[in-house]
Amino acid sequence: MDLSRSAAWSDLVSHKHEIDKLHMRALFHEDEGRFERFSISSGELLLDYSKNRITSHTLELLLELARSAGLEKMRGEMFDGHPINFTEHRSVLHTALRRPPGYSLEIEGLDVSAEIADVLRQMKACCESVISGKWKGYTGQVMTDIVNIGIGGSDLGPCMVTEALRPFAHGKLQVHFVSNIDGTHISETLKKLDPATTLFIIASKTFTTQETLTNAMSAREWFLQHAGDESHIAKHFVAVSTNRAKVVEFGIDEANMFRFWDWVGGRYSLWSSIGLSIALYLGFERFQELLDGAYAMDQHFLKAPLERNIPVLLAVLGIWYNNFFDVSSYAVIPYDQYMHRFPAYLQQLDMESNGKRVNRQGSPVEYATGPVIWGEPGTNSQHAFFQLLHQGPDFIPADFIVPLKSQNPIGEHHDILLANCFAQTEALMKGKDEHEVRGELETAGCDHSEIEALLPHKVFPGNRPTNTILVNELNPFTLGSLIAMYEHKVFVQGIIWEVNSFDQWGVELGKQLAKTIFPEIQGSKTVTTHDGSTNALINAYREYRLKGKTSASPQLSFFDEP
Ligand code: G6Q
Repeated sequence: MDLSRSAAWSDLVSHKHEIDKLHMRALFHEDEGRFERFSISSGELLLDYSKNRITSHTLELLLELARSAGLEKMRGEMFDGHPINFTEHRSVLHTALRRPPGYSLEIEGLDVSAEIADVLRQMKACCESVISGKWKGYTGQVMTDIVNIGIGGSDLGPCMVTEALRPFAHGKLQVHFVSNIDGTHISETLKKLDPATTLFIIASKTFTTQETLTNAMSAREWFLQHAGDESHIAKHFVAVSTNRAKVVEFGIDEANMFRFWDWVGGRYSLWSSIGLSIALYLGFERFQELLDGAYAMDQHFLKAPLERNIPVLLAVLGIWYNNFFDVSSYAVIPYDQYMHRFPAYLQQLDMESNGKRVNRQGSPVEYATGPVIWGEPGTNSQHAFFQLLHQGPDFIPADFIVPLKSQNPIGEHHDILLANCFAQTEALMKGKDEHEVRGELETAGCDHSEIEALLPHKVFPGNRPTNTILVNELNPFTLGSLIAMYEHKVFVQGIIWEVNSFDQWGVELGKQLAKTIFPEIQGSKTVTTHDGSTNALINAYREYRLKGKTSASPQLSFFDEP
């Protein structure tokens, strides 16, 4: 039976009609204890979810939906290594990567705990050697720059974390990320670097990803143009992968390979050796703190009752709006400039995991399986898209993420930053009604006709939900907890929606499609095998390339003046 026909779902549909009439302003007015009731702290993190369109009964119904989906059982199965990624016949064990060593879990004949400890030791040794300067390049100089070449899950997580934790870097190494196949990305990165002091990390789970391998090849050529001898590659290229054969085929020494396993999904892999760039940039101890923070959240997720469980509450609140209010967008607004890549990271985590149209039985679902995730740091976003949040026709729920401590406490900057953040969630919740706007316009001396004309434009409906997530300080531990919090939120939603959150056939398709067109672009024949639009686009580029071989500045014919 489709989830949307279950009793728990129907109860929520009916309840939504009651809630529709309630304004959060009134709910706060009637209940002084609303914040205490609808907030939780765990470790150094506080979730305030009181500014949501909910009552205690809403939560009861939402948690009933979660329970009836078998959440508690499925949660145990993930942590215990059951092959819950059933379309790829894989376990889902990113949580094992941050578990203290010594537990017993065997997957495909491998002792998971021992395997992980082994790779962590290898990462630690590499960090010590590179950071201390023991690791020397082909000219005998120490490394000054790390370039992580990877894409998707092999890029977004490490890139986001290194940006977010910049104040915790030891400062002996700069880190760079190259992901895009657009030659601009690698060219602009290499321009700044000295091959004699640069260490490349080729990060690819499969080691078959076209973008990563092409960028890696270009890096290799650039390096050899300077270093000359191929034997120098061992000092400047390491690989992170599950595919030993392909790493060796590429020419990277097996001793320079950091392995991980099929049971770590790409977008869940920053905790594995894919996090090598993080460990090198921050130092291994800081990387361990990141793992510890995630482990603390894992324990909270495993042990806290559903009513007091942060990822579970975030998940069901998301479902409340996505499925019962038909809201298809969700904003994430960090009030921390260092977190500027966090929304991009969350986009992959959330949308790649649950952007699925069939349930676990393979039947099309009759409900949404997640919103579009987007966002930018505050206060910049206030001067850009907040207009839509405040006065657009539909509401868009948002998470506001706020570190209490500033890493750069200059003057009054941080107080102003936080004042803005709190004012925004208050305004989104309260809005401004006709009576208030009228009063303001009268005070400003507007006459009757002007007031009537301006009134509708200046009214704010309010009743727009937000969660505020406070952390004492954004540091490796709290960032680890935050990321794990969102991972588990996405997991819970996937369980309720009955989708497989851990495959990504849409991404696989992208990896295949370009492979057909690539040889056609380079071929000598006019392309006619696609639809009219695709043929024309390919041929326009072919024509441009061909002209480029004969003229210094090729022009497309359809841009030429007649
Ligand atoms: C993540 C996805 C995808 C993947 C990249 C890179 O969950 O599978 O984003 O991480 O396509 O893949 P490789 O690491 O295999 O190069």
